[in-house]
Amino acid sequence: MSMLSFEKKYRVRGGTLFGGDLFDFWVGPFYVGVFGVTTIFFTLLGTAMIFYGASLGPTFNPWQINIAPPDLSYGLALAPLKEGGIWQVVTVCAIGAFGSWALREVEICRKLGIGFHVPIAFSVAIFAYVTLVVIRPVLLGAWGHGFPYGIFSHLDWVSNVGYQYLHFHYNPAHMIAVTFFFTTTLALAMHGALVLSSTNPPKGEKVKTPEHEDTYFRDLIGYSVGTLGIHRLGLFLALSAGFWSAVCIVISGPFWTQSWPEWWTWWLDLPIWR
Ligand code: UQ1
Repeated sequence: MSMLSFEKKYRVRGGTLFGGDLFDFWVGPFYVGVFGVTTIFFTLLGTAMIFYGASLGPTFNPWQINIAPPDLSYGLALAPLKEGGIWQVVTVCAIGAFGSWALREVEICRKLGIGFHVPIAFSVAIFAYVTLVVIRPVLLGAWGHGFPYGIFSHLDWVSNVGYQYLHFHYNPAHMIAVTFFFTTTLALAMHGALVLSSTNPPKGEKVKTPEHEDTYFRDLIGYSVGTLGIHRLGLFLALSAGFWSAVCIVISGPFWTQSWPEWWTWWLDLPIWR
């Protein structure tokens, strides 16, 4: 793989968080680092455990493989491997691999002297996952509240947990999360369309500048958020979607046990109606 001429000067020692110079080198285009090694360790072990779990099950059909968490009766204890223990090991490996990857990103940021925006953004995605498989199960008192690792099985889990609260779309935090997801796609569609329209004009026309992009939106809606601003807005929208997703599921059970439609009775109970 080719290396840009200026890349070599950024391939410097240092900036590591742990282990000093240990593994502070590159393999081809990839930085290794202590956290690269731990990422590979957790990924291989976790993947092997998934294959082991699949080998015990009734099918190798990728759609139907299911690695289930322990029965609720195990509470927050360790379960035997074949009784949900595999799920527990896979969960530890997943968190180990995601966390290692985030820390490897931090080390690369420190080497380059850039901000920590990328690892912070990735950490919000990790936070949403950890909320589902650790924070909420711990608050509810059983690992069995985690979601199963399988394509259809996790969809069934989402559907079942949704119906447990009668109609999940009445969850106000879910409403906020969905709105942020939709707004993220709208912003990314507008941004992608705008950048392509100015950098990829009709044949024979010159590539346009960011001033054209600003002017397009000023002509259309009287406002341009700007070329740096659209990326700040996009990051805010995307992180907010992940954050409110975590909030909407962690409040379901630990902080609200009735149906979500019933939550809205606070509105009907306002004293102004009496
Ligand atoms: C925008 O204003 C802008 O600045 C020039 C962009 O940068 C390239 C964009 O991609 C988009 C989509 C907008 C418009 C967005 C708002 C919130 C007015």
